[in-house]
Amino acid sequence: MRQMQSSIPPFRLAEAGNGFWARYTELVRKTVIPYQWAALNDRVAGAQPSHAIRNFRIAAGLESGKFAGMVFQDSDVGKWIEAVAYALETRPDPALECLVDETVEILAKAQAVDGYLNTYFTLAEPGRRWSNLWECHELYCAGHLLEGAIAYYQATGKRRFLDLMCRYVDLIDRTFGTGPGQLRGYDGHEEIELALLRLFEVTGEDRHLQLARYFLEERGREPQFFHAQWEALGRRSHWTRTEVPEPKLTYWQSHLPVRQQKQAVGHAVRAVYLYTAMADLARRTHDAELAATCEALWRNVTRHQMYVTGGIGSTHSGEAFTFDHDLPNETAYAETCASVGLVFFARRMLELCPRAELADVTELALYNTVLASMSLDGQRFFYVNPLEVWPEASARNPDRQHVKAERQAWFGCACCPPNLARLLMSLGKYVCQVEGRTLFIHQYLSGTAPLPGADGARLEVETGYPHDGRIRLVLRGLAAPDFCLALRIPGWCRTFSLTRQGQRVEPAAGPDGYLRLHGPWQPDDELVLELALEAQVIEAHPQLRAGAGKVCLRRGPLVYCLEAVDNGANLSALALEVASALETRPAPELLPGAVKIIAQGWRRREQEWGDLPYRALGATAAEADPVELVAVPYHLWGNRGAAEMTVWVRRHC
Ligand code: FUB
Ligand code: ZN
Repeated sequence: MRQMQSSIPPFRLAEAGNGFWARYTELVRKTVIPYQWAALNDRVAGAQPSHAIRNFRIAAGLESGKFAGMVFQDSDVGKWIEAVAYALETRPDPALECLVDETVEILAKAQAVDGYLNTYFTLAEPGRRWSNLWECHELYCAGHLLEGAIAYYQATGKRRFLDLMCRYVDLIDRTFGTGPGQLRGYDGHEEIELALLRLFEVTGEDRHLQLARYFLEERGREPQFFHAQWEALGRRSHWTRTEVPEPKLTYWQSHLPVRQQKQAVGHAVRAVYLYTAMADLARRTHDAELAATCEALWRNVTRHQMYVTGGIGSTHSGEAFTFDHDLPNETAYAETCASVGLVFFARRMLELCPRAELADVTELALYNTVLASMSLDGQRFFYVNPLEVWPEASARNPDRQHVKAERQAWFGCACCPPNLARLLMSLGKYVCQVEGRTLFIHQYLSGTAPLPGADGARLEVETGYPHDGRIRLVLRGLAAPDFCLALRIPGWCRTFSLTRQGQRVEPAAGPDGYLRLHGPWQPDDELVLELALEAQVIEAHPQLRAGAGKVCLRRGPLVYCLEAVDNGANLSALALEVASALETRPAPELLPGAVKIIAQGWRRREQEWGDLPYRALGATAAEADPVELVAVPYHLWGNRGAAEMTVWVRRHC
């Protein structure tokens, strides 16, 4: 694989108006961030308490009480601060900044003299640090706090949080490694690795990169560290407090040294956080072998183990990948964090070598699974993102209880909502990339980016995407003569057109899926890219059993679904007439700019059946009645009450 030096220029999202992303950004700023702060402080009525801030206050000696909540509760505070940092980066908010500063002071008081900072072990198991890394998330929490500290430093220039986290990193660096007296371990939930690489970016200190490298390379080596810890703990689990079988290493991606892993296995969030760090390390160290491993893992995840919605991790058992092509709809897990992590992985892969296919996956995960995980009012969340929901089955079938028919106010294990918030507030970091004098545009969002090699010159992007496929790009100031603009042509796009200064041009996209435009450039050069946003019927590969005999609908990056609120109960009785024309209609009642798809279809008759469960085929003449099917964007599902939903619908040919 070719490796390049790339950088991410600061793309500034347009936040004014009622544009698609302006609305979401404003929602996160005004509602989600304050709501999540209330949740972290146990102030959301009717929601499961978080205990996260209270744990820190107790560890800081500001309150009395016991640790409560999940062992990794600290991480939610790190993610929340990270989301706030991104919000502050683009718009000052002194009150919010003050809230973070106060929180950092609590964290500072909770930190041990030697730099250690973890409320669970400080309060609940003092003296037992690092004793159960396979289950207890110490380095995972450290990683999230570190990411929060880095983002806050970058946004505000304030070093306090970063400095205290650097002291913690120093302790981790002294504790872990291959040297005499050091612990040859690594965390059960990958995260510290990617965070250390981010730290390296800020400090430039090689030991931060080396520590990340150590954690990655040590994973999966013989003798197996998790087995040793399990033995040392009397084979007892933190979670069950009973004796448990030997840890099944695939769950932790520690069954093999990471360079030998070619198939995504185990807990999906852990996996994609690991792969993100591997890809980042491969780029920073020009490690072609590691880059090739990342490529193999990327292909495995996105070609064989990903839902049409960009969801990954198909089973609730272990929140995990299963095996190629096993993507059941009604029991899907598709955790929000897993798709957030997939977006991280895609970004690091793009930095290794840009290819439209990678950015297509970012787009797919973002506009579908990630966005679907939050209600339109920003106060309810999905952790699991199914492709098919039957509310009664969620309530009454024990195998489907993880599939919620309605978004929840909060969770005992609340990893997803703050993960979503930090991603949405940092979207500008996923839009473009610079390599030499080329500015790659991966995502189409309104906003501005500086041009490489030209002081003060910038690119302005204006678009109604994803509802509208028209993208206007204007170069303000004078671009460098050798400046090249590379525009992604999404894989779903069958036709597009381009004008330059009003004149039609017909360049073809390169094999990497980017359309390259070269100078000479004029000040205020204007390009208009028009991506045809037609409604399409999608079918699944024959190996994808859950899609057999079914189809789904897509328009541009948005995958669609059918809801009972539009189509009546029992969606499995419906079939889509694939030969009929698809019609699109504005659906402002769902979201400004939204479009619904109308398709011709059939609904199977039930009247003649009485209470017979089965009958001989052809027993009655009339089988189905023609109906109009209404499909809405998947990310909007479940905003009109709990009801059936399905992405895949039977195909009527
Ligand atoms: O274990 C920490 C987080 O909680 C994981 O990333 C999620 O999958 C959930 O288990
Ligand atoms: Zn999660």
